[in-house]
Amino acid sequence: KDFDLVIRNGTIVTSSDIFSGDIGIKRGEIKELGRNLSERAEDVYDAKGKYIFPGGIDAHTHLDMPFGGTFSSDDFNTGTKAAAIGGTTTIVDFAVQPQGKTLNETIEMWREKADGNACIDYGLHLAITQMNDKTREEIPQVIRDGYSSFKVFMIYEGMMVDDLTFMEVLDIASENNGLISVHAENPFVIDYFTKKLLESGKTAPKYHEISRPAYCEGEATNRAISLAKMTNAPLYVVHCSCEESASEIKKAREEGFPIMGETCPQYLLLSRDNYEEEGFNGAKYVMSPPLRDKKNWNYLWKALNDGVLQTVATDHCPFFMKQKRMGLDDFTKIPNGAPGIELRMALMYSYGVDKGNISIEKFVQLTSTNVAKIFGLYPKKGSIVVGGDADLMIFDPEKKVKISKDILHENVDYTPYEELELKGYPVATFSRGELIAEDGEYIGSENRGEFIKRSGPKII
Ligand code: DUC
Ligand code: ZN
Ligand code: ZN
Ligand code: ZN
Repeated sequence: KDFDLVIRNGTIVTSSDIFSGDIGIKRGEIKELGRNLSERAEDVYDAKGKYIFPGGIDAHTHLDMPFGGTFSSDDFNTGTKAAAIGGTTTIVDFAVQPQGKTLNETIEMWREKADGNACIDYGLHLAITQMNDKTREEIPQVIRDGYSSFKVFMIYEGMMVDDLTFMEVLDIASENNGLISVHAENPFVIDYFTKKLLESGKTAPKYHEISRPAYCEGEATNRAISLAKMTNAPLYVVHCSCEESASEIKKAREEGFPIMGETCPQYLLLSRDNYEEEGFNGAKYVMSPPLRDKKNWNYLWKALNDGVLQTVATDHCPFFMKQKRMGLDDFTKIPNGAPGIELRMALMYSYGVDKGNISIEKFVQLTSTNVAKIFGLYPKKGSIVVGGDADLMIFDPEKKVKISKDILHENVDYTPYEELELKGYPVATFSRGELIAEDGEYIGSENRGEFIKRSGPKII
């Protein structure tokens, strides 16, 4: 037989086209796109009435991530299973360089967490926390080894770098065809407001947001972009939460600089009002950057539509409420982060495509194709093309779901999207031609995910 599997009768949607037809798959790759391929297949999956999208690529996850004396509660096994059920077939997680460790030691630590655990394919970004002769020497080597993107934190004790180090990372990584991403907030602003708040007894979760206003993100984004301009480096700004940061990207792009940006479903769908939830429940939404005023939603949708922002990732970084309670008397001790890895595709379809905020092709661009291009995975991943991996999400646009934590598989005891209504939900996920999730359950083989060496970025 020509194919191990044919997925027939679906409506195939890519970043630029919609057509109905069959997908012929052999040894995990797409071999043919056409009609009436079923007879030449060992196995047939009928996708009648369903959309077939390129599998989601989430380029911003924190699995098994040390933070504030604890660890994010999804590891590479539980987190990638939840991702798979939600239609995501590739993640790029952050390996954060511990103080005193080399980049190669950092890689070893994170590969130990991921290898033999992950159930979908994965890459790693390297978060550089210190610059020395060893780091300078390692950057070109790790890029050659497939770690082609880096992150710089402008905040967080133990992770943040100063502008000097940031510039050097930009300079060296870009010279070697690496891409630098940045978490942009100003740590001095946060310290200043935090001290004042705590001194006046303002310790509740909602003060997290008040301690780091939108200008704090806007200023840092402007500074990061300025450093990138001066070093002729491309830059990718992660998790833009507001107009103050996204407008800096817009301006730089209009000037012709290779600056790109990401937002996340939480900044499009949730707001600072969530911090008003009763008791300590506001802690569910303590993440950085924080949720903003609702008025930013429209700006961010428009930025996605206009190509100012190119991707939507999750920043998935879950903590159980018991972990969040470390900050019961002091919001600065609440571990930062929230879950989202399982719902990204469904949320972006329902609130993006179904509600008319984005086109269906734009949905594919934001959740898969653009991500693959920017992070050196394209065209193996991020599209539905002959020769590409058969990473596919089968999606029922009519399926109605009311979100509750009980239907999710993330290893955490809440979802920030509780009670939101969805129209459209993933019903099956294929990774390299293997059916790994169906109807809300992971059914793939264990630990089947493979590490992916990534090439340099395509600037879009
Ligand atoms: N922000 C979070 O909310 N969690 C982890 C890291 C980050 O930058
Ligand atoms: Zn961040
Ligand atoms: Zn993050
Ligand atoms: Zn289940």
